[in-house]
Amino acid sequence: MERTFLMIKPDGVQRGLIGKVIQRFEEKGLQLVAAKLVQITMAQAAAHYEEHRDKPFFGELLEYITSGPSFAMIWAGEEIIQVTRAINGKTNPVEAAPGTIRGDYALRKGVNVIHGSDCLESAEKEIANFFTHEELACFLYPADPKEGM
Ligand code: DAT
Ligand code: MG
Repeated sequence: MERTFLMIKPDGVQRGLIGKVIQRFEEKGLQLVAAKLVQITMAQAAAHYEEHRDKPFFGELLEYITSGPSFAMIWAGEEIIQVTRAINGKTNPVEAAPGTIRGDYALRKGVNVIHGSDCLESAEKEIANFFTHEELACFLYPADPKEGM
């Protein structure tokens, strides 16, 4: 099954949004594979945002993402990247549609509550940056409504 790396950023954790964010993915029918609170190190942050190292906001981004605990998660499901990025909403919270996590809970550019991998390949890299193999749960959710019919 396809999986992705999702992370509630320090602003979301600090504002007490972990439960609300998890609820959205659960209700969608996605499967939680792993989750933990993490204090991201500078090295982890730099690796995570490697693709943005030449951007003017890179320094700020690292400072923000290491400013307090984040909540790192692995979720699995069909078309997981597209589905989770749609739930997260656009990068800029001002443009993010109401009903999305960023549309409902964020306002400032760069401080946008949640991270979601942009493709399966980066998901695997990001998972390896934050989780060991032993931390991944292996079980089946009765989450697919079709299976109950
Ligand atoms: P996304 O998180 O939607 O994948 P991204 O990979 O383009 O977006 O950027 C990573 C993060 O960097 C993003 O969540 C917030 C921050 N960011 C992006 N563009 C920014 C900008 N123009 N100014 C400040 N922060 C920005
Ligand atoms: Mg990105």
